[in-house]
Order: sequence, then C-alpha cells, then structure tokens
Amino acid sequence: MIKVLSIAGSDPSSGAGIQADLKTFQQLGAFGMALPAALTVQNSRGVSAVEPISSALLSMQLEVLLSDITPHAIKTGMLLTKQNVGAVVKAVTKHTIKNLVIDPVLWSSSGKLMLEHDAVAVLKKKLFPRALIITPNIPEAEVLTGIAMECDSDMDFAAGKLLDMGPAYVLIKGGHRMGPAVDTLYGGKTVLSFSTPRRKGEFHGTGCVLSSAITVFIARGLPVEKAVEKAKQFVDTMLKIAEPVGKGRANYFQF
Ligand code: PXL
Repeated sequence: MIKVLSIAGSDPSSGAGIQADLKTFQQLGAFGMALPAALTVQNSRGVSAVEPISSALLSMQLEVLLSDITPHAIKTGMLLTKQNVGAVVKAVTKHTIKNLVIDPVLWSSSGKLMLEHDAVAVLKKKLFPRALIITPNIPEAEVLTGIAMECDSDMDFAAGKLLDMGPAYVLIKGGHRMGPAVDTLYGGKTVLSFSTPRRKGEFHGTGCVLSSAITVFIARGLPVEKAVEKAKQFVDTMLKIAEPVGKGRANYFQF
C-alpha cells in the first residue's frame, strides 16, 4: 500500500486544499491522509476568510499520526502561519521524512493571503532545506526570490536562488503566462520543460492537484523528472473534463 499525507488548508468547496489532495490521492491509487493546517471560508466564487489551526493542535496531529503511520511521501500546501510552518519543520525533521513535496501556497486563486508575511522567511530557511521538490508558480517564485521574472533568463536565475535555499528540485509553474502552460523543472544538472496546451477557462485547485499527483508518483518510487511529467499529464487530462460546480467562474476538476 502506498501511503501519502497532505498537510494543507481545508477548502469546503473541495476544488483545492486537502479535499482536492485526497481526491487526487484516491484517483491515483494511493492511500491518502489529510491533516488541516488552516480552515478557509470559501465557495466557487472565492475565499472570504481564513483561520489557522493552532500550532499546538497541528503538532499533536502530526505527532500522533507520524508515530503510528510512516507515509511514503508528504506534501504541504497552505500553512498560513509561521508557527504552523515551524510545527511541520519539527515533525518532518523528527520523523526524517525524505520525500517532501512543498507547494509554497502564498495566495488562493482569488487572491486571499494563505501564508502570512512573517512566515515566508521561516518557510524558506527551515522548510525548503528539507524538501525534495518545491512547486511555486511564477508570482510565488517572484516573492520568494525578489526577482521579477520577465524572461527565461530571469526564471533560470530565480530557480538558482530557490535551489540555493536547499530543495533538491524546483518546479516553476508557468501557467500564469500567456501561451501554452510550460512548467520548468530545475535540479542538479536537470533543466526540463513540460508543456501542455492552454485549456480554455478558469480553473480551481490546479496547483494542489499537481503537487498531490507529484507526491503520489514520488511515493511510488519514480524519479522526480518522471513524477513531474506524469503529474503534469494527469492535470491536463483532468483540465479537459473540468466543469463549473457552482455560481463562480472557475471550473473544478471532476474526479
Ligand atoms: O490553490 C491554492 C489553494 C490552496 N489551498 C487552499 C485553497 C486554495 C485556493 O483557493 O483554498 C485551502
């Protein structure tokens, strides 16, 4: 049995967050576990409020779970506070989690802050060094590095800065740009681009589903390059059948 864990925010509309992560895990045949680090108030129109789980409760949840079950891989998404980033750092260090996928979620698709400003430094300094791969989109990579990314050489430079923070791989997601959706993977001597057609419409939870799929493929023992390629293909397959679920504009993945 392949076991995977998501530590992220809860999205009651289930297009993103731990709910989307669990659906992805299930769809890809893994035994999924989910541990909320924050709650959101949201529907398909957007996020109206967020609140963290206390770091004491998060730590307890992590300790009780990880002292019993050893996941083959863990992903993190929305963590919201520096205390919660710290709780994750403590747990993955104590339990020597090697296959750690970090989706450094800074905002929701609708623009709500999902990582407080004073938590960004802790994420970079304490959690990134523990990561096998981090998966920022371009706006997130810009905030994390302070580099405005207007061309490919900016992206290469920013990726180098992110690798210096300690993760083995960095995947920069280019979905916010015009043209085909090109994501670029950097690590060691690797620079690989993965391109899928731009699908028409607005989508919800794409980043969550991508990082969850990467987590499953890594848990199965695939090399990171192959895990990213297969996850990207999976997302594209899901984008083709996505539908609006409520009154908002975004299409949600249909599992
Ligand atoms: O897609 C970013 C994201 C991550 N995590 C949660 C979210 C969202 C976007 O809405 O709700 C819980």
